[in-house]
Amino acid sequence: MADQTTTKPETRTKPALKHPRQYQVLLHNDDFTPREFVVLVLEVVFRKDQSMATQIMLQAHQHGVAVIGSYSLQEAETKIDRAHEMAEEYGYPLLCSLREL
Ligand code: TYC
Repeated sequence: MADQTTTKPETRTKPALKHPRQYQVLLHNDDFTPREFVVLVLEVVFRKDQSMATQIMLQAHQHGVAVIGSYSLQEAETKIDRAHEMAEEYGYPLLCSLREL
Protein backbone atom coordinates (compact mmCIF):
# COMPACT_ATOMS: atom_id res chain seq x y z
CA MET A 1 0.00 0.00 0.00
CA ALA A 2 1.21 3.48 -0.81
CA ASP A 3 2.61 5.47 2.03
CA GLN A 4 -0.01 8.15 2.65
CA THR A 5 2.53 10.46 4.22
CA THR A 6 4.69 10.60 1.09
CA THR A 7 3.70 13.18 -1.49
CA LYS A 8 5.83 13.57 -4.56
CA PRO A 9 6.30 17.28 -5.10
CA GLU A 10 6.18 16.94 -8.91
CA THR A 11 2.69 15.35 -8.76
CA ARG A 12 1.20 18.29 -6.92
CA THR A 13 -1.05 20.60 -8.88
CA LYS A 14 0.12 23.60 -6.86
CA PRO A 15 3.70 24.27 -5.87
CA ALA A 16 4.28 23.35 -2.25
CA LEU A 17 3.93 26.54 -0.25
CA LYS A 18 6.20 26.55 2.74
CA HIS A 19 4.33 26.85 5.98
CA PRO A 20 6.03 29.86 7.55
CA ARG A 21 7.05 29.33 11.14
CA GLN A 22 4.80 31.00 13.67
CA TYR A 23 5.99 32.80 16.76
CA GLN A 24 3.98 33.70 19.82
CA VAL A 25 4.33 37.24 21.08
CA LEU A 26 4.14 37.35 24.86
CA LEU A 27 3.20 40.29 27.08
CA HIS A 28 4.99 40.53 30.43
CA ASN A 29 3.65 42.21 33.51
CA ASP A 30 5.50 44.98 35.33
CA ASP A 31 4.61 47.27 38.24
CA PHE A 32 4.87 50.60 36.43
CA THR A 33 3.14 50.61 33.05
CA PRO A 34 -0.44 51.88 33.44
CA ARG A 35 -3.15 49.37 32.51
CA GLU A 36 -4.74 51.83 30.06
CA PHE A 37 -1.42 52.23 28.25
CA VAL A 38 -1.04 48.45 27.87
CA VAL A 39 -4.55 48.27 26.42
CA LEU A 40 -3.71 51.12 24.03
CA VAL A 41 -0.59 49.33 22.77
CA LEU A 42 -2.56 46.14 22.23
CA GLU A 43 -5.15 48.08 20.23
CA VAL A 44 -2.76 50.19 18.17
CA VAL A 45 0.09 47.75 17.53
CA PHE A 46 -1.61 44.36 17.75
CA ARG A 47 -5.00 45.40 16.32
CA LYS A 48 -7.00 43.97 19.26
CA ASP A 49 -10.43 45.39 20.05
CA GLN A 50 -10.88 46.98 23.45
CA SER A 51 -12.48 43.94 25.05
CA MET A 52 -9.78 41.52 23.83
CA ALA A 53 -7.00 44.00 24.68
CA THR A 54 -8.36 44.34 28.21
CA GLN A 55 -8.55 40.54 28.66
CA ILE A 56 -4.93 40.11 27.51
CA MET A 57 -3.73 42.96 29.74
CA LEU A 58 -5.53 41.45 32.76
CA GLN A 59 -4.11 37.99 32.04
CA ALA A 60 -0.56 39.44 32.10
CA HIS A 61 -1.36 41.60 35.14
CA GLN A 62 -2.71 38.65 37.15
CA HIS A 63 -0.50 35.80 35.92
CA GLY A 64 2.71 37.56 34.92
CA VAL A 65 2.53 36.77 31.22
CA ALA A 66 -0.07 36.53 28.44
CA VAL A 67 -0.04 35.40 24.83
CA ILE A 68 -0.93 38.28 22.53
CA GLY A 69 -1.02 36.24 19.34
CA SER A 70 0.92 34.19 16.78
CA TYR A 71 2.70 35.80 13.86
CA SER A 72 5.39 35.23 11.27
CA LEU A 73 8.86 36.06 12.56
CA GLN A 74 9.01 39.34 10.68
CA GLU A 75 5.57 40.46 11.81
CA ALA A 76 6.26 39.44 15.42
CA GLU A 77 9.57 41.33 15.49
CA THR A 78 8.06 44.42 13.90
CA LYS A 79 5.17 44.50 16.37
CA ILE A 80 7.46 43.98 19.37
CA ASP A 81 9.70 46.82 18.15
CA ARG A 82 6.69 49.13 17.75
CA ALA A 83 5.37 48.23 21.22
CA HIS A 84 8.78 48.86 22.81
CA GLU A 85 9.20 52.15 20.91
CA MET A 86 5.78 53.33 22.11
CA ALA A 87 6.61 52.36 25.71
CA GLU A 88 10.03 54.03 25.55
CA GLU A 89 8.45 57.20 24.21
CA TYR A 90 6.28 57.37 27.35
CA GLY A 91 9.00 56.14 29.70
CA TYR A 92 7.33 52.84 30.59
CA PRO A 93 9.18 49.52 30.97
CA LEU A 94 6.56 47.48 29.07
CA LEU A 95 8.10 44.26 27.77
CA CYS A 96 7.06 41.89 25.02
CA SER A 97 8.97 38.80 23.92
CA LEU A 98 8.96 36.13 21.26
CA ARG A 99 8.48 32.37 21.59
CA GLU A 100 8.93 29.96 18.74
CA LEU A 101 6.04 27.52 18.40
N1 TYC B 1 0.73 45.73 36.45
C1 TYC B 1 0.49 47.01 35.82
C2 TYC B 1 -0.16 47.96 36.83
O1 TYC B 1 -0.66 47.51 37.85
C3 TYC B 1 -0.38 46.90 34.58
C4 TYC B 1 0.23 46.02 33.54
C5 TYC B 1 -0.53 44.98 32.99
C6 TYC B 1 1.52 46.23 33.11
C7 TYC B 1 0.02 44.17 32.01
C8 TYC B 1 2.09 45.40 32.12
O2 TYC B 1 1.85 43.57 30.62
C9 TYC B 1 1.32 44.37 31.59
N2 TYC B 1 -0.17 49.23 36.53
